[in-house]
Amino acid sequence: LSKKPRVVVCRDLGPDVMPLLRERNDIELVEWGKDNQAPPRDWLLQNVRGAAGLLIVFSEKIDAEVLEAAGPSLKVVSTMSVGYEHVQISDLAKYGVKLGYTPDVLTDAVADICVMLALMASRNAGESMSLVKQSKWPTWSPFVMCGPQTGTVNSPLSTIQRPSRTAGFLGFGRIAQATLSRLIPFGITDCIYTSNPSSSTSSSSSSSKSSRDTQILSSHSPRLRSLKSVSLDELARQSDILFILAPGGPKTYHVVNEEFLKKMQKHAVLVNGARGTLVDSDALAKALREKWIWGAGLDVVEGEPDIKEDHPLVKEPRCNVLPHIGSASFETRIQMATLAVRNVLAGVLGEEMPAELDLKANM
Ligand code: 8YV
Repeated sequence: LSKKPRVVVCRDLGPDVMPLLRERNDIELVEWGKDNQAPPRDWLLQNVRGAAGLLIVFSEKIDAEVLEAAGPSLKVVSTMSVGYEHVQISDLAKYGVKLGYTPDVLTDAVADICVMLALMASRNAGESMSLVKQSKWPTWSPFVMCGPQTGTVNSPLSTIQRPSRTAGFLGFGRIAQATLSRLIPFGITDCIYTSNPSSSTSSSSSSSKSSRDTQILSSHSPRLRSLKSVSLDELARQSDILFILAPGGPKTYHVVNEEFLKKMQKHAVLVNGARGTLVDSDALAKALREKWIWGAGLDVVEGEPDIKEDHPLVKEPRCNVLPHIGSASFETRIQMATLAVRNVLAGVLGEEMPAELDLKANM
């Protein structure tokens, strides 16, 4: 008598997606079941024992301890996220466990939030809304609550000094490219990026990258005038709006630090739609306090979700902080959950997974 493969699911994925698991009679399902909190580590370590599949989100850390607790039955870890720095890739490879993730389905939702954060940060949305909530609606005057315009200033007046705008991207993958597409109608004319911040002291370009860039440029022609790969130093100095959209993990830890922020322009805004660990929070708070840059829009903060009102970034009026809701549209979350379920089922049943990460290429 062969036992059914056990699948452990660390979140309630909602009424649209849970039936895809609950209605199957070829698996044994173990659910944590509470949708608004993460399972304690102990629960995970106990329940993973003898499991064939594990469905997690980014707050579950998967390392040798979990894989050891699971034993040889574990075939697949499926994360409902595009990021995977919470999973020790080298351990997974060592134990012969596959990793499923959820690329593509969240690209549009996250790009939308990045544009929203850029606008919020430029135009002081957080500070303005908090004034209204405190019954401090400001008296109108020509420059009260003004901020730098996001796109090109369409004006013949010579007093306006900055007719074009450069968007900078730290990381230039799917989400960054989708963000750029959304910015072009706002009048962003130039784009620079650093693909691989961890190895970047000079600009690097490979032939495949430049053909991709030629394609991007021509698809946005004639409004996008230039697109180029630059060093971190140039990225800091030249970006009017800087988007952080690179993977988290040790290789990109605090790449945006005091040295980087000091090089930025005073009117620049910084948006982080990736992981909090890329930014040194104390350095960013200092940069905002001392007005090295104009403002920031953050969907992620190092140490989340334990971020309180006295956090140095939350306290900064020009820092617009969201609680990691980049992919939080109903449609996107249903797609992410569905893909995560398909990955875990395919993994335990020995079928081809719809989105399997190439572990070797990502070690
Ligand atoms: C998710 C994310 O909400 O996909 C990611 O990497 O950061 C978010 O879209 C989160 O990771 C849930 O696991």
